Amino acid sequence: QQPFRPLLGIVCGSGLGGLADLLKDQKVMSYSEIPHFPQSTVQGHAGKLVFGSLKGTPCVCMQGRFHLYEGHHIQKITFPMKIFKLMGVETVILTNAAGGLNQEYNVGDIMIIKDHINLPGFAGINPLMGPNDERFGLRFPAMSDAYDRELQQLAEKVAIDLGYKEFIRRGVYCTLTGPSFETIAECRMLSMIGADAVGMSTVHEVIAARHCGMRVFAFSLITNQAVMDYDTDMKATHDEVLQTGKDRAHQLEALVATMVPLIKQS
Ligand code: 6GU
Repeated sequence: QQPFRPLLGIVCGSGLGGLADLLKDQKVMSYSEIPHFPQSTVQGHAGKLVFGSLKGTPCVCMQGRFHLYEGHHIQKITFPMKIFKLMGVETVILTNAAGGLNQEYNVGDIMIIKDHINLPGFAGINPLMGPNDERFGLRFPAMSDAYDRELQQLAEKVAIDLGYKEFIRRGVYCTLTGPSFETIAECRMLSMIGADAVGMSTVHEVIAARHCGMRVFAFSLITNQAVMDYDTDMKATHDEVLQTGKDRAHQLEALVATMVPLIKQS
């Protein structure tokens, strides 16, 4: 039997694991079967690698990802990106659920990530800390081109073709460790420093994926509004995050499924 060589890696955000169901001729491997792989501990994250073909492109999909708040070491969180690289993955698509900071955003918007703010990085948490493994990449990798511009354009075009113009956005994603959601003052600060959406994932995987030379595309589903003023009883809940994921799952899946065959592989 020929070994299966995925060219595309997909990471599913909270409540967005349905993407994996798009893959044909699936082979499923539980994280517990893979040496050194961390285990998922969050509701809404399954904990398995799904292999299969998406419109003819061989893919591997992480159904369930790892977060700092689960207590995983930062290098464990990005370990799957090295596995992707070693399997032959050239392009990684990541999704996440995020709170909307930009006042023009609505719940249910899909935000193409054009840049990120690695706030934990300001406080000494970066997945590339420690000895650099030259087999994967440079000691000091650039991050100014982290999010592939061609793929951003492709996603926007596909979104418009699918009739998603009303809810497709392009913005800056900021990660925090969680698990507590932000205070009002924190949301105001994040908005002031240029973040359009806030979440608890993605950035570290992107840094690791770029370090080893994979192309990256990512989007956030705005699952709730970050609370920005004191005259409201609104607050973030994980249930709302999962519910919005369910409501928009179909459009997210259509966006990815339409993009994938149009991504040029080297
Ligand atoms: Cl409001 N904040 C964070 N940190 N993560 C989220 C979120 C908010 N909504 C979904 N994920």
